[in-house]
Amino acid sequence: MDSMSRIKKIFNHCDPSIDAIVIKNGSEPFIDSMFFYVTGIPTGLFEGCAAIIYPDKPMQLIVSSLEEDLAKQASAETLVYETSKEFYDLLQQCTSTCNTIGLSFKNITFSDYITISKKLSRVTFQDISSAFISARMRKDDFELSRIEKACTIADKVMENIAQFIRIGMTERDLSAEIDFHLMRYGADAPAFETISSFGTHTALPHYSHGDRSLSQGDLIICDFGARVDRYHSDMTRTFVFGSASNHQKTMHQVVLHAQEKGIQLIREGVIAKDVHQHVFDTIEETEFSGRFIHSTGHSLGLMVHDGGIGFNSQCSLPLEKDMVLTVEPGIYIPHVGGVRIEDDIVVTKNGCRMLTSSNRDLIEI
Ligand SMILES: [Mn+2]
Repeated sequence: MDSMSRIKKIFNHCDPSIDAIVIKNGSEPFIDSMFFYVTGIPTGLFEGCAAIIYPDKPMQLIVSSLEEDLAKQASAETLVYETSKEFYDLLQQCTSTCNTIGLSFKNITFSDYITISKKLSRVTFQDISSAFISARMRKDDFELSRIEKACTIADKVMENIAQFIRIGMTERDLSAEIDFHLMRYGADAPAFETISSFGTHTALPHYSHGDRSLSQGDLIICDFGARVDRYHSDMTRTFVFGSASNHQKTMHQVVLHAQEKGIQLIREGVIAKDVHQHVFDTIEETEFSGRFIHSTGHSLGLMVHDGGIGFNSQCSLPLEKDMVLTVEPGIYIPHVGGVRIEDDIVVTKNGCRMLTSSNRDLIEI
């Protein structure tokens, strides 16, 4: 993990007047993932801690004594605080020669912003949120290796899923089995709250799980990922418990076809929204017109929705080599059911490389 080149990337996207950037964590869940982007520290919570990065000198960390040992993994000068007063004294010392400081307005909590601007009263603050997002869009080799591992683990769970699906089990049971196997195969944690939906619940794209039990003929959607060293995977397959009806088979064929059309289009230079439009139109031309109700995909990395670029109707950015995104069309028919197929890809010069590869056919369990 090369902190220096990541920090350089961030400053390349910033105004040259910026003397330092302060990355300040709040309490969970208000932790800025950029803290981990610049430090590379794979474990630990780091609530209330800060990283200060400079264009021309090594980074400094201000951490609580709780995190002191973990912080030593970073190539940084580590300063330890015990009280809030000590934290701000250290922050004032570190930034005493700075006139302009960058803060991520998108990530810092409002109360931290107010306190920092009072404590560093002669400093001008600039919002560098977009520099953070831009720097992270293309993944470096370290990041790709973690995402690949997270994808391999999710694939392995997906390939074995039929073995632990039984009639009468609840959605919650299935999510528990998935989460257990993710960790058994090497994940630090599930990437997000695992989705296991049965029957008519499959028509709700962001439903997670409940107490519904599995019946013959139910569609089953499993949408989950692994987290490895803070990097994520995110994949979805749709199964049928028993033999599939013709309607279920047609829905699945349309989604698979739309996904393949999208994947074929992906390469460096293609505009992100054009991929979405192509996938959307493919579904629109069928009897399922109007039933694809979300975007085609999102970027993936330190966050499950990593920001910056996505396959949606708004994003006019061109794809670049080493961007990692999901491709996940779906069809949702209220009170009937839904189908979604989701894979993770990395953009290459002439196309894309699939990071997830489990069988995409409609599997009858
Ligand atoms: Mn997703």
